[in-house]
Amino acid sequence: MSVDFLETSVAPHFGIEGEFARAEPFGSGHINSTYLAHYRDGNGGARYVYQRINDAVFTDVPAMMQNIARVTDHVRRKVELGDPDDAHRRVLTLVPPIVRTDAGYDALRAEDGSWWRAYRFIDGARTYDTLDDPERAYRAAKTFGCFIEMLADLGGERLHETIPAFHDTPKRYADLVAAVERDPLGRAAGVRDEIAFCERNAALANALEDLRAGGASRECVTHNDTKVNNVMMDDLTGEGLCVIDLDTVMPGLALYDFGDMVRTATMPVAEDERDLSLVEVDAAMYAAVARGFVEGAGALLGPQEREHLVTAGRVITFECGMRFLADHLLGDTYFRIHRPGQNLDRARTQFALVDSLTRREEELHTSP
Ligand code: ADP
Ligand code: GN1
Ligand code: MG
Repeated sequence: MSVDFLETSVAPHFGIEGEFARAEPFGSGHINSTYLAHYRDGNGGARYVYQRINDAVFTDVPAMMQNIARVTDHVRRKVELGDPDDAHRRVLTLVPPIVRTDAGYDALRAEDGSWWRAYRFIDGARTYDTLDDPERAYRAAKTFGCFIEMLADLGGERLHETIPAFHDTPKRYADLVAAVERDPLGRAAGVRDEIAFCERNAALANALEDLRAGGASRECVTHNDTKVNNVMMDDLTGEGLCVIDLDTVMPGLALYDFGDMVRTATMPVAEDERDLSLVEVDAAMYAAVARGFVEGAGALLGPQEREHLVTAGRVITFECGMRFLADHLLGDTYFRIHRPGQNLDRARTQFALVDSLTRREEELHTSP
């Protein structure tokens, strides 16, 4: 359905050279809908990535697109200095619609009101949903660290907050409490253990905001969604190539990005795995993520922040688990699910990882 709409009502507005051949759903994101489109161009074909933007989540699409344009322009200037021939694979390139509706709008508002954008396809690279190789984890983490380091001198006005209070973990806790109280579908009775886990760990929710309030952690431009499948790795060399999924690039703490890398790169199984006995953090993977991110981010991570790296992993994993649990209680309206109970399973893996990180905190802290 959406693929047909893409072909008839979206793609023609982007004026991409060649003839649209077909498109298929692509990637495993929970929010937007991503499609890979193939074009015939008389020269072996060309591919583009189209995305329907979830405007229930990103309520100000033009502001988000302005952020992305500023961020990609800035990063492009830097990667062009280092590797001019490969720069188009090291930063996302938006393909604007033929008619731009206003300054900074690189997205299309289709006839049914839906928002769409297009990117050049980055070839010879892929994303991984889970990692088990420390070298790859090091490279992925370093790529995210370098990304925020490159944005440290962005300049100009503060970026728009595309989702306000996105990593405000105390607010995420309060939102969960409210969801439990509302319990519109009567699901709370089935998740008493998970709710009790959150109550026991409530104090953890404040850890990063306390660091910020105490001046130990300061604001910079961060990605805020540093799951491992948001960095493309080169097929030939295995190096981290390009940070993608830039919808949440906005002011934040470097520790948010480190924490979300820990959440996904040290998780040995799929986010919705049901066998929780498999959820145990691997110290070598953790050390690789820490080394990579710290090397990449450089001075952006202050000395006091470096003392709280494991804490960041625990907080952001806890936060994500609370978000999945709240969404389960509220009827799965935020994170896309492919089967009933999937958000609950996702919440459970997050809480199991928090447990593992907490049990092994001392060992991990000394490991990099
Ligand atoms: P989502 O919000 O759905 O996570 P992403 O922007 O992360 O959207 O894209 C989903 C997947 O599509 C990525 O994990 C990646 O594999 C692939 N992808 C996205 N953009 C590109 C691109 N420009 N070139 C090649 N693959 C891409
Ligand atoms: C969502 O869009 P995607 O799948 O990359 C979510 C992240 C969560 C993640 C959990 C805008 O990311 O915050 O950490 O799912 N993105 C948004 O897998 O809420
Ligand atoms: Mg993604």
